[in-house]
Amino acid sequence: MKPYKMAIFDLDGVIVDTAKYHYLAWRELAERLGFEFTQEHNERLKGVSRWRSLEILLEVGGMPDKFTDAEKEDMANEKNKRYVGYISQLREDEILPGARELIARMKENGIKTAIGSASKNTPLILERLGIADLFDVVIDGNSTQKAKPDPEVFVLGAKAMDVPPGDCIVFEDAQAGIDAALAAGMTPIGVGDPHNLVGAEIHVPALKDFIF
Ligand code: B16
Ligand code: MG
Repeated sequence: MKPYKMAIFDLDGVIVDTAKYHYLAWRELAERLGFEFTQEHNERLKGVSRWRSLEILLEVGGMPDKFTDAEKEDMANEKNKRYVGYISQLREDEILPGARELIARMKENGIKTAIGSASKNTPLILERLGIADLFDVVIDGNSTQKAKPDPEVFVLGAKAMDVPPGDCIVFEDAQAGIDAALAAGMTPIGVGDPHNLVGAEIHVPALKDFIF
């Protein structure tokens, strides 16, 4: 791999496993609507925006067109309230193995570090994990208009640090994120199951396995 100047990290699934909390909150909504939402269904929501996640959930429940946008807005808010309830209890030791060490080492070696996440709850998660100061810039669902696989989130991060996209690597656990990194002209590193990470330059099971 060629030398890089900036490393952009996806949050959910790369630095912390919040998917289990997203799952609990979506499952509770599905239960209220009267259908079962399984772990397998939940795989389809990884890296996907909150709104698109709700649309997928309603498809699973066989009710894709049942609700107005206003009703869907209420449901997305209801799910988020439950999710925030869970992540408000996140502990520092829930950071995934090797994440804190890798990011700190990169920073010490002059590599710019960033978060590139779809989540609007990024500030709360970083605060709970006590790692906000490890990043030079944070781009998340609050500062973007377009969801991954659109490259916007990563392009904004590189621009903020004035680093050319070709000098950036991106750590991602979702296919939408790998596609976004490629569309941005960056080098994607797949974190997790290689089958769901087509197009990544290399694959690692977790950040602790990335040699730097
Ligand atoms: P929120 P990432 C994504 O985060 C999650 O993977 C995805 O499951 C979630 O729907 C999305 O954030 C939006 O999250 O509802 O908290 O705004 O993987 O891009 O860090
Ligand atoms: Mg992710």
